[in-house]
Amino acid sequence: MKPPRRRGPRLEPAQQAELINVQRRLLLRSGLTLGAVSLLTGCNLQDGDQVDKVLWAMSRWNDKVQAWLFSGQRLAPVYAKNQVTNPFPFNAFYPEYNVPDLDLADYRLKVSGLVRDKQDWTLDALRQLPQRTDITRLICIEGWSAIGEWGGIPLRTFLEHIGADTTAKFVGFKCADRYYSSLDMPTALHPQTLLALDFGEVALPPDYGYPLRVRVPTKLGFKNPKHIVELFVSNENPGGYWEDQGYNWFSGV
Ligand SMILES: Nc1nc2c(c(=O)[nH]1)N[C@H]1C(S)=C(S)[C@@H](COP(=O)(O)O)O[C@H]1N2
Ligand SMILES: [Mo]
Repeated sequence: MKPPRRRGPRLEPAQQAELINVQRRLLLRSGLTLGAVSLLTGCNLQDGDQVDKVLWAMSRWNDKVQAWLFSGQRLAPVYAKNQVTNPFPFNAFYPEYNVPDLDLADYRLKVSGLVRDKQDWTLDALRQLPQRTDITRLICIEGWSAIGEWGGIPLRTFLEHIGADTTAKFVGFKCADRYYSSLDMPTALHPQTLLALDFGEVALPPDYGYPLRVRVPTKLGFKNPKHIVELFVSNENPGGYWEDQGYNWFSGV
């Protein structure tokens, strides 16, 4: 490992693009710049193999550091209505025309695992619970972010309502489109973590995860599952669609 150089070798355009991409990933994952990581690791991060090694190491390190950072009730920044991004970006592991088609009259949220009350929830019943609205920024690991207004039930309120064992370690989510994800319990209990029913004062549109999604502004976009059909509480890490493909599980922002 070489010490960081102020003037590295001339990079090919493809390498240059890769480097910009790596900087972005680093900043999102760890809040550290490439320069800072070079200093910390003593690695010259301009060689492809080395970069991936360091990113994987950082990712493991991050799970610990971020668990500490977000173990408390630190609040994510909130924004004003006139800062909301319009149009708001759509993202999923498939194109927009494949957004699941759901019959809202038949919709039920299933509840399972370490909870006292396991009955299903209709949308009307969910709307009877106390609601909260926050204007926050959603940050996607692919390198974009956008500000939106989400309203819904604080997940903490819902968990208390169903008699969840909040000393358990994880809350998992299954979606109508094969997607799945999970949160550590402290994040699930964070005051800004919502089971969102509304987006910009109207019921969630299909693209943005109708009829129910998780909105967690202290996590990256992929920890915000849309089209939720089942919620469960568990002591085993349920993983997630992207998490299981190597993205940092904790993924705080
Ligand atoms: N069910 C489901 N939820 C999902 C995804 C998905 O593919 N399916 N993609 C995730 C990713 S990677 C991001 S960035 C956000 C995007 O949310 P948006 O479409 O409201 O911008 O949804 C997350 N939740
Ligand atoms: Mo994302």
